Amino acid sequence: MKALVCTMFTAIAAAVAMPVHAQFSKPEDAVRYRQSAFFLMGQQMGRINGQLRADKPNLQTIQSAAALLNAVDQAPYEGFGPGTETLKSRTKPELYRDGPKVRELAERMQAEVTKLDAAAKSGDLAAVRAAFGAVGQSCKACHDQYRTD
Ligand code: ASC
Repeated sequence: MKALVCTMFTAIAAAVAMPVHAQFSKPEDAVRYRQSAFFLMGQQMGRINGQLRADKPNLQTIQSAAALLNAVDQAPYEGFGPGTETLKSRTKPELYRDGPKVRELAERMQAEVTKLDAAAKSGDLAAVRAAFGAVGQSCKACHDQYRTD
């Protein structure tokens, strides 16, 4: 009995201590998850772009979009896990063979997004413009190599 309780406790502790890394019940969910994350990110880029093109950019909108982008920019990569490589999507097969290169591109994007968030928080629109351009370039760098048109 004591051993059973101990085992149960260990199992519960392990479950609670599990990292926040997404666990998917099926590979299709993982694909949907990453596509949803990228969609969410693309929408924030669109919101910021809209403000930067406006006569009077709304700084609060830019700040909210940049913060959200910064909060979710790790999420999509968890959706490229085992079993997803054979599912239909715009992802080129090379992505699954180029782990370190893909990680580097992801990290570059995340670093540029961190700078964009900081620029937005500073309220300096010229800095936001520059950082926004750099984020766009980092998105494009990966799309050019690993996404079909
Ligand atoms: C965006 C967006 C992307 C990138 C890319 C840059 O705003 O949604 O996917 O920038 O278009 O070329």
